[in-house]
Amino acid sequence: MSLRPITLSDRKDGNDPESTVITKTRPKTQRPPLYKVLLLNDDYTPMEFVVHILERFFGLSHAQAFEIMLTVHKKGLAVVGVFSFEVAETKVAQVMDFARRHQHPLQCTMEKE
Ligand code: TYC
Repeated sequence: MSLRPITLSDRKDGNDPESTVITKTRPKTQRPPLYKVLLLNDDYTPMEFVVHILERFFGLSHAQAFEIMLTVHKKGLAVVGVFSFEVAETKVAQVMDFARRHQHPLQCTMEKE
């Protein structure tokens, strides 16, 4: 009696019954949309208050914050950061709440990139 293992050459059709063709499907992954947070100019909010907001809520250095504040002051608005929807929404709410509590008319909005 033969105890030789069955091999590929034993099959008349030549197909290895243990082999599998693996087809990798790569479904298109969608990146979540990003949102720009914009700061708007007004005539009343003190410059130093705006600089403070940019440092406090956007983690900017004093120099970066001052530069962006000046851009808003001169051009009317500037993008202060780009975030996921939830983070942008939170930043806008923090800025608006802080400005309101200090009775400044500062406006902050978000827009899909
Ligand atoms: N224009 C303001 C002033 O002259 C300063 C200012 C800067 C206000 C940026 C708002 O988002 C702003 N005091």
